[in-house]
Amino acid sequence: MFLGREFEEKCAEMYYRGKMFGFVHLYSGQEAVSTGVIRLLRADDYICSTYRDHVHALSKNVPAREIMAELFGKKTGICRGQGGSMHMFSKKHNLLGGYAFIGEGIPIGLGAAFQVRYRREVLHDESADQVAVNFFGDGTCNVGQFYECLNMASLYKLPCIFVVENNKWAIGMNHPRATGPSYGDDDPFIYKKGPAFGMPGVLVDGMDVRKVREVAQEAVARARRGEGPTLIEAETYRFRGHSLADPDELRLKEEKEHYQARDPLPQLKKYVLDTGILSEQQLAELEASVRDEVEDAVKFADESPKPEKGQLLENVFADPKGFGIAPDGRYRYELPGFSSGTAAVS
Ligand SMILES: Cc1ncc(C[n+]2csc(CCOP(=O)(O)OP(=O)(O)O)c2C)c(N)n1
Ligand SMILES: [Mg+2]
Repeated sequence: MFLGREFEEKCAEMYYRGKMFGFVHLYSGQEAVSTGVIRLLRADDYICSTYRDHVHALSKNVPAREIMAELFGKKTGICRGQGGSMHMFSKKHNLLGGYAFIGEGIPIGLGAAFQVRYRREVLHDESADQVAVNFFGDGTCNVGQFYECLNMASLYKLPCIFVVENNKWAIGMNHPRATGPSYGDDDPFIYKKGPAFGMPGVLVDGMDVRKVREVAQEAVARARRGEGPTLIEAETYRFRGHSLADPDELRLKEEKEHYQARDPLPQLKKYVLDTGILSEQQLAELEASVRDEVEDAVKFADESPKPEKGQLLENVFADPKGFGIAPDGRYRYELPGFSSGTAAVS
């Protein structure tokens, strides 16, 4: 959790120093959700994220260096500098991507869960007991894919966990203004949609990592036992604007202060000290090592080379050989008649 917070705060600094381009959405405040769920998973379990994806990637053990280099647009980045902030992807870590279009990741995570069940039931592969976890926000629960995927996950009893990070806002749209109230309530509760699709729906304090972990443990065990999906709604809050380009003027000071007081990090710090899991000194050492890791990531990203111009069209168009190579082995932009990309790479 501390690595996630330090990493994101460093991103803000680097963004305003002009080291990163495009939109950058930070996760600060929501760390208990990523840590509470992903740190429980095995390396071969799958996760699928959104554009707020840096910390999910860190929790899934993608090295901080490779994420920072990706954010700097460098060749050493996790997607060779071609994805940027919103598109973290790592086959090695079973991180199925960050997605800029809201809801686009949900069917992808569902597909991962489907192939696990298919391998187990149809191909009789006993080792196929992985789970797939989909993360997305409250605003995304008003998108069709969410409902389609709940239905299919339930129908096929897929080992899929839907984690809604309800931070109350979808850019400048407050959750109850965009979602109708639950039956019998004045407020909309996303978790109540689970039972309507035949799966458990659980509401959890997303600012408390131990509570998130407990709920996630149950959902993961259920999925691994082949009992199907779970919908988890984690109540959380982002401490910064929607993206680093958002002046964050819509949310009330009182609301921000309310959630700031529930910051998951001091809570966990108090717990580990009170219970003697770590001493003050061990905690200080741990924090220092995390800060060093983030500084090292920035240095690595800064010193890494930019991708060559020729990489620009690689992995952009599907073709028989992959990697942007035309059937005769030449790059597409070298082919006669290809004009639209020539200016960009010349
Ligand atoms: C299909 C689609 N429609 C609209 C948008 C514009 N958009 C970007 S972020 C966002 C809000 C999403 O809010 P939420 O799901 O609560 O996630 P959060 O940003 O709070 O993490 C919207 C509508 C988009 N990216 N994709
Ligand atoms: Mg939201």
